[in-house]
Amino acid sequence: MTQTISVIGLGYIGLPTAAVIAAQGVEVIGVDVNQYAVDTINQGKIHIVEPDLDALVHEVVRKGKLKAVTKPEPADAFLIAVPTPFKGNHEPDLSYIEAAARSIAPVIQKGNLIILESTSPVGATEKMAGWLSQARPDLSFPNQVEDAFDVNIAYCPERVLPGKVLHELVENDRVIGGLTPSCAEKAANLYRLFVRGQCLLTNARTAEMCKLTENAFRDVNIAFANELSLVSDELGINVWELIKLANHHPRVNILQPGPGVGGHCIAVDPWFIVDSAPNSAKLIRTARQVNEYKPHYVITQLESLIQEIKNETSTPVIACMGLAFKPDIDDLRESPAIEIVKHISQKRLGTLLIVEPNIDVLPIGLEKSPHIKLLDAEAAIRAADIVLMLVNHREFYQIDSNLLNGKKVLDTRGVWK
Ligand code: SAJ
Repeated sequence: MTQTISVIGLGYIGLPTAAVIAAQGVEVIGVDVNQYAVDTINQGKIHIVEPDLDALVHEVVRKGKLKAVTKPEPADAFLIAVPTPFKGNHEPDLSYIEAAARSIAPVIQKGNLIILESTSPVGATEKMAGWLSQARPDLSFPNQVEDAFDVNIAYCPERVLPGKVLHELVENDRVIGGLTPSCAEKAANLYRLFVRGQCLLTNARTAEMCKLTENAFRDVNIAFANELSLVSDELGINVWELIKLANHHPRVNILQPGPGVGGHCIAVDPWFIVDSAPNSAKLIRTARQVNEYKPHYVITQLESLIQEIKNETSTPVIACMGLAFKPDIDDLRESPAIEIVKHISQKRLGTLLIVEPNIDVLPIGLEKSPHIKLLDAEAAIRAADIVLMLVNHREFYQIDSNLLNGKKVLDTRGVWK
């Protein structure tokens, strides 16, 4: 039975995971290099946005089940949930995993279980075992000896949807890949403490690829929808009607086009597959390119609309509906809407009236421009020459369509079909 679990990295995945485990009565030590995050959590508060997480963290900290520290302490199991961004050439950057492994190395002990949760390229768990064994030559690891090793190592990817993290952490099935079958079994016993979904056991490489496959699958399917939107524009067809009709086929289920794919997962993870198998992953690479092109296409469409009205008005007013990377959240990271808005602002293409019901202040980089204002939907649309729909937030479906009369409308999400 695991008595103390340490979670390394207290971000969007690590903090909810730490809190959910602590809520089961297990002692949890959360570790993060960010002193502000550590102090905030120890006050029973949170430094990220996720529904209901604040109340849960408050409760487990008050009960003394979760504490946060900046320096790792000994524990029975370590869960690593640190970022894996990519470097310039879409090459995965494992430096955070390496730093996490090296930081826990001095405190690990015989019998420990170490699980990597960060989305990682195939082979990352073996690399992590290599860094640990290098730092602790006094202990044996499963990458060195076949059995009777001192430290167990497994990979178990997080697969939760931002906005539904607390629910999905408990209900989703988990894919658990051990460096050996016994490592996978030990890791599964840990997840069974709080997971109601199934724990599916495999090896570490398959589990790593499984996470990348899920996000690449979604990326390829969104790229199909985005490509259809380009083809439909060229052929004078309404893509929303087209997809709705095609989806009546019992074996067709096309996703929705948009201004591009945002967030820090789907736009990143497929590149890990391409980087590992560049000659084979042709479809996955092309899908990424189709999705990366979409914001540029929207900018081109917008520029033509601006040209059309240039004769009537010198500085067009553009209402930009939404900034978040997807509907009904306040997360602006890697948002195609931000990319488009920044382009319009830098090129001084017009005055921008931003409507984003999920934020109170404009993000850094946009807040200082005299040509950009945050407004409510009705005021922005009334004042606008062009209405650019970028995110299908639920509030936008309530807008009175009469307000759009006489305006140029560019609807990238099909809200006004
Ligand atoms: N999008 C479209 N059209 C669609 C669906 C999505 O344009 O039909 C866009 C969204 O607007 C957004 C982007 O795709 O910009 C990604 O949104 P998402 O809801 O598809 O995914 P994420 O990034 O919030 O979360 C994904 C999830 N993965 C899958 O659904 C396979 C989640 O389960 C993962 O845990 C998460 O990535 C992650 O952390 O990897």
